[in-house]
Amino acid sequence: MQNIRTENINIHVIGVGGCGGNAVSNMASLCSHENIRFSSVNTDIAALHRCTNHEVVLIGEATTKGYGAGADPDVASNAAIQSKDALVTLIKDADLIIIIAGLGGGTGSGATPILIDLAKESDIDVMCFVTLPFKAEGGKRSDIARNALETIQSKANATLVMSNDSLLSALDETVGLLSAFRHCDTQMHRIVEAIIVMLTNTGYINVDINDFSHILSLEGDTALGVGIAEDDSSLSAALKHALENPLVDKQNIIGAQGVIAQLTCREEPSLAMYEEMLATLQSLVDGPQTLIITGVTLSPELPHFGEVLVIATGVPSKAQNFEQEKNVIPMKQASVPGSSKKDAAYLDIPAFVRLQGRELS
Ligand SMILES: Nc1nc2c(ncn2[C@@H]2O[C@H](COP(=O)(O)OP(=O)(O)OP(=O)(O)O)[C@@H](O)[C@H]2O)c(=O)[nH]1
Ligand SMILES: [Mg+2]
Repeated sequence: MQNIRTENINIHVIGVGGCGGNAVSNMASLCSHENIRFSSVNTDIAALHRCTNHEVVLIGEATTKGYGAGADPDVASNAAIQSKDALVTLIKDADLIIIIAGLGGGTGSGATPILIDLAKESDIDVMCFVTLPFKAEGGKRSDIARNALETIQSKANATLVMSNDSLLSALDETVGLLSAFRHCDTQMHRIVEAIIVMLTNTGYINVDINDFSHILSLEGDTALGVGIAEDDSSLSAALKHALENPLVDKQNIIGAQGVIAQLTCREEPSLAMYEEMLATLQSLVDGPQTLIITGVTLSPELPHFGEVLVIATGVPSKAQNFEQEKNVIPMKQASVPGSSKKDAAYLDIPAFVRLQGRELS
């Protein structure tokens, strides 16, 4: 069976500030999906001039004159408010916005919360991928980053935090700074790419924007990642690896309220290995009433056997205090490929009915 494109889902990846612009430039050079749009927003016109492969929006020109926010998030926040109309126009056709920003400076930290507010006012889901600064960058930047992170986490549907310090432990100490940043960008790109493939390709078992939107609406922490399987027998290991990225601070999914596990394979996986992977997922979640949504897509051009994308939301902050109640875990396995993108109707259907999805054949 050939994967066929679903109807037009518009995913908009927006880099905010210098780090965001760099990451989006890298992603745009690696990614060529027709449903995805890339842009960068900055107070710094020189940084935007370096973004040559995607569209750019300069914010706050009247006050900052295009010279940046001087590491002051308030200046950047005001710049975003001043340029509200341009930002609203930028995001208006998106179904999902993925914001990428480095926290600790002015623009990424100050403009991102305003951009999220504007997206929410237009009823658009927002995922944020943010980096925390190196300790060596100093306490002031770290404080700015922590404050911004708290605000962003309270506003965005899901936030993935990558720590630049973890780059040091994950990579050889002799690696150059730019190579380290590119490594971080590559991790973000891999996850963003997996989300795009999941939402834009119709699979044997399909995760669509309604499923995704529902998972993103659950309150609590987020854990997400991608694991690679070299063969059929390593799907479970790939699922675990998805949550073991050394660049990411916390990846515990015990008690998550919702989980998407999207399997993309070069060829058909065996039913036994697929079931083993789902059993592993259930043991990792180990929670009551968790909605688990699984998707399976074939992608013959994949360079390895398979990839497992895991997105868990509604993760309790203190997983160790979580009271384990062994209730039934409702599992929604399928939605009908090609179902209407804004059709949220299935969410009103009781979980046990939603369970009656298509079998992998
Ligand atoms: N992973 C990664 N981190 C980066 C990159 N560039 C900067 N950073 C990190 O992101 C933080 C914020 O830096 P920028 O994005 O340049 O800052 P900004 O948001 O443009 O802020 P202002 O220039 O003060 O307006 C830095 O403290 C670094 O820790 C990058 O290309 N990749
Ligand atoms: Mg900057």
